[in-house]
Amino acid sequence: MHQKNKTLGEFIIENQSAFKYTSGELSRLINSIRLAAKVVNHEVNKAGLVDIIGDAGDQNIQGENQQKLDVYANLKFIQTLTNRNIVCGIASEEEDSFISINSQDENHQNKYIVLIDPLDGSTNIDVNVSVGTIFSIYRRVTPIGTPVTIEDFLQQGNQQVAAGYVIYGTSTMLVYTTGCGVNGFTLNPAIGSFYLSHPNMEFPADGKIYSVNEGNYIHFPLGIKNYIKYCQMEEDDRPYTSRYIGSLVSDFHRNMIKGGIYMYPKSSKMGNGKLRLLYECNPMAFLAEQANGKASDGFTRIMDIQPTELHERVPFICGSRNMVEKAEEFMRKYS
Ligand code: P6P
Repeated sequence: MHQKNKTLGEFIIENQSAFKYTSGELSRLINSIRLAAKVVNHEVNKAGLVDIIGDAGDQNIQGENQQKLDVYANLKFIQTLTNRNIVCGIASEEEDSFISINSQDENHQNKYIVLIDPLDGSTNIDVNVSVGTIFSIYRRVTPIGTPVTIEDFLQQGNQQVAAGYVIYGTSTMLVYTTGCGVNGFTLNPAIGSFYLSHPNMEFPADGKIYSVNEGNYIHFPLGIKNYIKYCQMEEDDRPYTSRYIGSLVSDFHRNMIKGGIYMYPKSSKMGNGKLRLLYECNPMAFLAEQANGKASDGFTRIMDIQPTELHERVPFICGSRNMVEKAEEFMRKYS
């Protein structure tokens, strides 16, 4: 069990040797994400304030042109990852195609690529609901010394070397895994350091919370409809509680702590659901499995899906293992 209250920096150094690829680069990569998270956190936390100050003109209080926060977050993560000269490629929800990084990287010598949703749930900012950044890290598969290709980004989720999220909520946390469990770090804004507050995070095998946008109910597959009715029945430990924040990171985080299931199924309106495989579902699935939870599209393990496009969407069911397996049972029975 990791000792609480150590800083993220101390934790990374102590656990660097446990990581099979360790060369310090991944540690530097996690550190660059830490820095970007603090910069974005500062901007997200004063979003309302900036709106007030923004009335004074087009400038925000740093004198920068007012930008949509997800565009701002995208820029900050890309700048930080590029300036640290650690990655050879980046893909982002905010970028149509992947970005080949060769700034100070003499002939593409860096080994890692990052896929990121810089500010998931950003529409919630206007109503002061928590949002998050989601990231996924792989080693490149094309030869070092050449520019990255789409092949480096279309790897199965089971090849991830690290994944995590930042949740900008009542407190700001960085939660990540390198394949050795899931650990959560809380930012102390007064000094700008992240402290290990949630060591070895795990999904309870069972939970009593289900998270789904029930406004889409009539469009869901029969298996999902019947699973939702199962959650609502007066029987055994049910009915469960329905909690849906509309922010994947927030619903996932609460379910991991309390136990629960999150579903964004396919529907007659969205044939493959809404969530993106590469920079939403795969990183959350890696975290879920590292926390003894489960993640599937209702039939197939998320991390075994072979991606074909950078921004492809998949149906997503994720959370407490026994709840996901019950939902999969309904999907098989009524498919
Ligand atoms: P809906 C945010 O846009 C997001 O990608 C997830 O964070 C969230 O769970 C989901 O979409 C909300 O989508 O269609 O229910 O509003």
